[in-house]
Amino acid sequence: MRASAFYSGARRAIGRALLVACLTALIVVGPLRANTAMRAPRSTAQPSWLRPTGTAWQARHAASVPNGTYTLTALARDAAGNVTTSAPITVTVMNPGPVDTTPPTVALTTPADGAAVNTVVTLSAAASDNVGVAGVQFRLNGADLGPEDTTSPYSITWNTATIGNGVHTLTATARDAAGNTATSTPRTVTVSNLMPLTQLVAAYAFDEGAGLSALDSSPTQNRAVLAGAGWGVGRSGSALAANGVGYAEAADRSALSPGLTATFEAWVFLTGAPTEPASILNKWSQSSDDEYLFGLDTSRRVYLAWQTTGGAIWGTPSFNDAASAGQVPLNVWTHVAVVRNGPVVSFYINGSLSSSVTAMDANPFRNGTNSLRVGSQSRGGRVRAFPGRIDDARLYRRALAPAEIQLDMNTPISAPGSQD
Ligand SMILES: [Ca+2]
Ligand SMILES: [Ca+2]
Ligand SMILES: [Ca+2]
Repeated sequence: MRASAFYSGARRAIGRALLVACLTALIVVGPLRANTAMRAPRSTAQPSWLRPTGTAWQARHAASVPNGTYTLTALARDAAGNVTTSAPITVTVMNPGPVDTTPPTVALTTPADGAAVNTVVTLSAAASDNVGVAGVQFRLNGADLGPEDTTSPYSITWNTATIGNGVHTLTATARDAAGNTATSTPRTVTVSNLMPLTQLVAAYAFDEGAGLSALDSSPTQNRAVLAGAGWGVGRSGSALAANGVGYAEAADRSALSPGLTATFEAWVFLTGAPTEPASILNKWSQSSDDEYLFGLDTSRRVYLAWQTTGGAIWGTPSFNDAASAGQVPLNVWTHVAVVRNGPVVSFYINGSLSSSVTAMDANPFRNGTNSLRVGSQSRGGRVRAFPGRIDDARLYRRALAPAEIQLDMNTPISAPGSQD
């Protein structure tokens, strides 16, 4: 109701009562005659407003109530005791409150800084504010992660498979109702989801245990034939016993030339120090037809010699070798792996990164015509046989993540179906 309406209505109600009304942000009414009162509606329950013999409804009364809408009426009484109540008016009290300039505080509570995460994880934050937290927004690498959480406790679930494996940064930003914000100290996490074991192009379980055939459990289905090698106790089931005298040989396949990324893996049981590089997976012939030799060097380090399409001269980055920092012990099953990822070659022993070198050129592995031999080279004037046993030999055309290497370590190759 406007001030003028209030004024006329009140005047009708109280006759000649003197009324001065003034509305600013507040309402000031008065002075009224001694026998005139103004009262607030009962519904707002503000007894202090009731002025049975009152003189004025002061600004301070408006200042004493919460912001909101109120109804006012005026009561007039004459000397004979006649009382009339005015028509009500409504007013809106809109006192400015104190301005909140204090931002919230916020910190991520889970996951831990530096944590390795996979599948679905919970992000949690602790937030507080001098007035109240209006919401917390989680962010991944600076981008909003889900909607703002407006109720405590502040948390969301995050499917880590929605982003690639690797290191990522998480933050939480808290907001108060006045618009002040604060962002937590960032935390980094390493996402390592297991990927489907795709692009496996050779997988020998050596679980036949007798005869001359070693079946390939990969989609390549490239059966190997033993030559001079036998069978022995494996890491799982039986193993190929190369024992420095034999190997298993499978035909050349285009899939066995892995391109720009590759992973070589095997369990090995080394029974003596190699006198020259000992072959685990070998497509080498001491000629321009060389492709790779995955094995152990004479210092029992994990070893890779390779040739790419970038050249055919030994000693250049396209035709070279490298070895791990760590050594493989004698007479104990040890898992060894080499990952090629572009120019970087990484060596793993028992699922842990031993060392990594930027050694390769950026060209794919050469695609030669040599057969794949497991446990020996035996061509080009070199034998390079493995002194000991080999189990679960695998070759991938892609670079496996450490978690995938560890998964392979703990997962024996399952027997394939029959092969020609
Ligand atoms: Ca605040
Ligand atoms: Ca086996
Ligand atoms: Ca080939």
